[in-house]
Amino acid sequence: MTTTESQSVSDAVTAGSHATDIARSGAATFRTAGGGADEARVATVVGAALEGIRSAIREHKVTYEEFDAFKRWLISVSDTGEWPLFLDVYLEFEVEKVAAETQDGSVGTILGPFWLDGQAQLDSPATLPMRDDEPGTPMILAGQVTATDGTPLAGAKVDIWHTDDEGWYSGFAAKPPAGNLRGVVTCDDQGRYEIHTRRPAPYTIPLDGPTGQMTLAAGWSPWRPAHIHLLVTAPGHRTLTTQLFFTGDPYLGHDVASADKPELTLDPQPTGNGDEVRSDRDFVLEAEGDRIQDSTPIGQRSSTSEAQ
Ligand code: MBD
Ligand code: FE
Repeated sequence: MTTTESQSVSDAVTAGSHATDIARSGAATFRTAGGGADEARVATVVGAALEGIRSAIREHKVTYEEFDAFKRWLISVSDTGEWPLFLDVYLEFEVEKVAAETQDGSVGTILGPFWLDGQAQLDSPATLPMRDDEPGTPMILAGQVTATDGTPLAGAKVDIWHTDDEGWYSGFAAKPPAGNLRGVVTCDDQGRYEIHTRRPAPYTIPLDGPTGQMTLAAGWSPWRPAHIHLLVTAPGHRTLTTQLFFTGDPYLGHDVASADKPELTLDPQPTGNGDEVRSDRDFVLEAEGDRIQDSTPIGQRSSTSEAQ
């Protein structure tokens, strides 16, 4: 099944099956070289994870009815392809926090399940692919990519994706056309970029799938604040995975994916051109290899030259 012929299936399955295909292919190889399988590490981490679940069973006197419901729920996460969604919403932020302890450069946050490879390659200033009548407030995002010592990174790339004004991602919902509001923008020779797009809307995870159903069953909010996803890359530098949010968003601080951070909030201002708004945001990338052997958390190092 492709995502474009899926009007008849649920939102959960439309988003989930494609995200599962991508996760299975390991397309997000910019991030890691893959996990190790050292026996002691498996025993420690898997053992601790299992013990967390066993202790919940003991402490809260989980019944056979609940255990069977849990089995059915897990099977449904597989059937709907929601493993990437569930894992990225409820666990990725903790993995990102661990990674961030030893990272320098701009503040990052989680990747999430909706990045796509092979999108439109554009030169700055760029307008993202969009429909003729693309709804929403016109927005410019602009800035400069530098190294931690302030050197502009000529030819850096800003890979950007976000929802439309109704909260739908192209490639994962039936409505927006393929490639809508996605692109990879090459910066100029001063590392500067300028991207013309539409302001995204807050997003709820699919409510008809097991992740959304579990969220609602617990009485938790299924919403993410409106956000723009970015991967900022430059040769010889660690790829920055981040998101940008908006001042005043009612879901800030209540993100179902726990991925919003105060450092990542934009406050777009009117440009005077109709209802268009603009935000400026610079990105700092750390050189690759710089820190790989140093597992000391950034805040605990003796060096005084850390970037923001
Ligand atoms: C999203 O749009 C998202 O960014 C994450 C992390 C999880 C679910 C939906
Ligand atoms: Fe998202």
